[in-house]
Amino acid sequence: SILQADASTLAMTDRHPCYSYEAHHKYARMHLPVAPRCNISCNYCNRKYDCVNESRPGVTSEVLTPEAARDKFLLVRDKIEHLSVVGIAGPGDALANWDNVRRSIELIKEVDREVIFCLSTNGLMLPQYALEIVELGVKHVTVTVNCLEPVTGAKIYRYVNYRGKVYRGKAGAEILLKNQQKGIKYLAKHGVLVKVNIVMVKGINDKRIPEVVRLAKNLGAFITNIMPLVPAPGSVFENFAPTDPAELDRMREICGQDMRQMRHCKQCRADAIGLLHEDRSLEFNTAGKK
Ligand code: CLF
Ligand code: SF4
Repeated sequence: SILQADASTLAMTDRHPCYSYEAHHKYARMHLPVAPRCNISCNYCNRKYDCVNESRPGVTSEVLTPEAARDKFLLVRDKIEHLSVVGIAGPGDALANWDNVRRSIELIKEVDREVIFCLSTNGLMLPQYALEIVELGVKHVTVTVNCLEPVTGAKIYRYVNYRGKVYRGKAGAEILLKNQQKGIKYLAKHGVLVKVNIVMVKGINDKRIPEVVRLAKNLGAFITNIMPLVPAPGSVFENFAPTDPAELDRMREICGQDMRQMRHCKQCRADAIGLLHEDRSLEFNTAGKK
């Protein structure tokens, strides 16, 4: 296998509710909404809400400073049993807010040595930050890869804002797709367990999802998560049909012959807390407290 993760990293998946089906019955994760900005524009996204690459559309999470994120972590750790993972999944892109994200992780590492860190990103900035991710000791990174060809990418991404310049159409998609692939390869090679999320959009990328899965495998990814499109109001794809659950199942079945599949994703909020199937974020929101 091309999987480079060491035994202790692989053992962590036993406590990671997204990387292990069995773990999700027992272990809880919390998301820290410390990443408000995004550097690309996906056609299935409405940026008034959380990042759709890892969330249900139409949900808004309040943004925290790194210090507030650490304090919230301490509060939640006291109240939630078997909290094993701290994830950063928006509301924008983790790597478009890297200073906040890195600081949050550093502050939590000072008060907890056991917790598993997890990041979710569109992958645009991976070539720049993958080394720091590895050095920080982050072993779980999710990259959303919807396609391999810039011509398909141009139908999914409205623009890509890369190092201060905006690229549209195929030019933007080409940069994004290249950086995703380069980043996944680097992370996998350096012992990180990469999960690849794929949003299934009928008539856009669905036919070629098996190729995306195969490439993810060849780049050294650990698992793929084929997600349904939930059309977000106000997004370019708002009038698209939601992905048919039977077609999604069939796709996971086909791709499961090549690659480990996640089938229990709940498309959670950027401030989700608890077991995957019982979100307790509102208990810990300042808005929820009143
Ligand atoms: Fe969060 Fe994502 Fe890490 Fe899990 S969620 S950053 S890998 S700790 Fe999990 Fe939620 Fe699905 Fe994500 S169920 S949306 S796959
Ligand atoms: Fe929206 Fe996430 Fe895409 Fe950014 S990466 S545009 S937040 S879905």
